Amino acid sequence: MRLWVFLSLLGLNIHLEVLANGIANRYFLEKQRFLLEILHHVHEPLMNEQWRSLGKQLVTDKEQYVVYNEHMSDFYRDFSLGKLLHRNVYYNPLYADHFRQMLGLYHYFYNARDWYTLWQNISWARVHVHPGIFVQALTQLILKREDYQALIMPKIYELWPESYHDDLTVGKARNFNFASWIRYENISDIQEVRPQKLEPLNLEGDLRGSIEWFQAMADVNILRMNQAKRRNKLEHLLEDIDWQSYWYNLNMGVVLTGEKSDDLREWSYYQLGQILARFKLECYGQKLTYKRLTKKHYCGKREEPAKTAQFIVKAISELEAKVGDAISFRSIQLTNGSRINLQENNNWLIGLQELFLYDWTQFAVDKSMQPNLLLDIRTIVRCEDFYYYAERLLDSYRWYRQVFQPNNQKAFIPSDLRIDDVQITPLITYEQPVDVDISNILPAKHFYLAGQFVWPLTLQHRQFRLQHKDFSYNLQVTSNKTQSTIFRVFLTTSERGNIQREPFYQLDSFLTVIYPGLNRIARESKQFAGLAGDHISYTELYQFVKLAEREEFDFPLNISTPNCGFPRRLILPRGGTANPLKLRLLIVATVYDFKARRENELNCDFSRGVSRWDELPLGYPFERFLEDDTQAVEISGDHVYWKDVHILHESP
Ligand SMILES: *[C@@H]1O[C@H](CO)[C@@H](O)[C@H](O)[C@H]1NC(C)=O
Ligand SMILES: *[C@@H]1O[C@H](CO)[C@@H](O)[C@H](O)[C@H]1NC(C)=O
Ligand SMILES: *[C@@H]1O[C@H](CO)[C@@H](O)[C@H](O)[C@H]1NC(C)=O
Ligand SMILES: *[C@@H]1O[C@H](CO)[C@@H](O)[C@H](O)[C@H]1NC(C)=O
Ligand SMILES: CC(=O)N[C@H]1CO[C@H](CO)[C@@H](O)[C@@H]1O
Repeated sequence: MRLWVFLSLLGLNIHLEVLANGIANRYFLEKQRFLLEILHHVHEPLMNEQWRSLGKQLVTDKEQYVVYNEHMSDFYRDFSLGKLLHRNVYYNPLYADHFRQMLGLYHYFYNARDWYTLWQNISWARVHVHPGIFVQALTQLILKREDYQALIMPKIYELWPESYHDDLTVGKARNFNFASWIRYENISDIQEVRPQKLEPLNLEGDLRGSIEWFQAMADVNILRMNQAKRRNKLEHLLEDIDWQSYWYNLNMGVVLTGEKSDDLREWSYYQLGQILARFKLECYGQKLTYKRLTKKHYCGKREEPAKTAQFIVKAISELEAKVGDAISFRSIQLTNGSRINLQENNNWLIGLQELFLYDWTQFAVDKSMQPNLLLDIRTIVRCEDFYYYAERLLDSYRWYRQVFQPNNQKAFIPSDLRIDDVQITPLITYEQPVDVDISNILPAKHFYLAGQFVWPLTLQHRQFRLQHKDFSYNLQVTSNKTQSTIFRVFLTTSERGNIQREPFYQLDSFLTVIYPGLNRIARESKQFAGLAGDHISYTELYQFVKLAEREEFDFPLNISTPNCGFPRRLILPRGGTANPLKLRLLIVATVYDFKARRENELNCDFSRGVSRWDELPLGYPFERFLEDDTQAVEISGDHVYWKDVHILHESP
């Protein structure tokens, strides 16, 4: 028995905080390696003998759990009755019974008193529980339990590559045979990368291309497959794996967070507004309809099942009717039967709570709904109809807020301040080659040598993704007094029509002090908050952990990127090639009320709410419909500036 296992059996608490100078110690490394190994080929039965035997001993001793609640006993009952979801059935957390099992398993994980119990329980679950339930419960554990938050989960698209890559790629990877490939290398479209190299070279943490990287990857064959050409005008956004995983992570983070629900609702609708605005900017750039989306009955490359569409449209229509009633009668009937006046006190907030759900798991569907991309939170944003539904939902939300939200925001309009000018460096987008780790599709047998787990090869899918060059802008602001000010910068179309139908995507926001006279404020795109860069792949992560376990590498704990950050490279829509894409920036200054709060939502941790600059609603001033269009005081006057900008797309 390893020393630390022994120590934790004795009840000595070994926390992950036992970390010197941001470098992982061996307790951390062992946990991290276990996590990566147990998730390896998670869609297939576990072959790893070490973890199989560990999972055989069941810890049913209630003493080993901090609390033993009904979710756990329900789960245990299902297990004893042989009613756990079979691994060949499609797992859909929107089915009530599937979700209940996930919840039960999560509570087992969450309440495990020490790592050793948890370790066994995870191994047990890997063997006995549906992989979909397993991954989701484990993801929730890592997100929600503070002492395990430092552990790094592989990205969702590395765990289930099948859901993110075209069928041809998946088929070839699945049938790949290393031995015969070595013999007939030339006739295959899978090539070995020599000398070893992965794109892009610049990742957060700068590990790729370092001496340690070559050390870590020394014994790994890097194989590469090219992606088929994309055809649809929006695929470069909708099929983007980071676009999809961002939305998945955000929704996973929101689930099972009981507290701060008002904050979370506001944040969730703000994020929905952002993803919709960003989508619309892409449509605008591609000269597609964007002002009012229409239903496409189309999802990825597939037809959206009629039954799902009917179900969602019905739910949205019901919501619209309720919101319409609330607005005409200025009151709402609560679920407990009593009616409240929405204009009294803060009752409009109760109405908001009653009407606008934000936790997707509350959107339960019945079993007649067949599995499809739109009902799968991993892939939902790939469906064009998602944006159509999002728009209808947001229209109701913004309309409700326009009517009921107290109008005290004018106090935030600064006096004695004028934005005089904005200068911006060229905005350039381009296609960047990237390698995506799809090793989890390779036949599992390639990863076992005489029963021992090994990782001798990696398969990378070469894709081309949207990227932009770094840019910066300068504001010139004059003021007659010293004042702390918040600036928000939005990207929108160059259409000057009805502002309610135009997308406003918030690019940047920051706090600064303005002094009497002329102020010049410089901002770099690299500084924009809420964004995330690139992460090392599953294979590399594993090799680095092994290298660190051999004490040949100090494993830094700050190399992972925040899962709930929006992909930094996707903030600009793809530019025009012949003629640049014409857009506008809108810059809005507001008075700072000294209420800034920094929370941890970027890491999908919502336990203490979300970050904000001030008491203005997130997304201000577009969290509601502005009444008088461009004349609205929020977006006209000296504290506001409109700037024409161009985006150019550089072809290789
Ligand atoms: C592939 O074909 C080329 C040219 O026919 C040959 O030089 C090379 O050795 C072949 N490589 C392998 C791995 O068979
Ligand atoms: C991680 O920490 C190290 C040292 O503590 C620092 O040099 C490095 O810049 C940090 N990397 C990131 C990505 O924050
Ligand atoms: C219904 O709920 C509201 C708000 O929670 C509460 O104020 C009210 O007293 C409840 N009414 C009944 C009849 O329980
Ligand atoms: C500053 O005060 C002067 C004199 O009252 C006025 O003309 C000017 O417009 C003010 N500047 C700003 C930025 O408000
Ligand atoms: C290994 C282990 O602790 N397994 C427990 C995890 O949860 C299941 C579900 O009830 C229990 O049966 C196991 O005892």
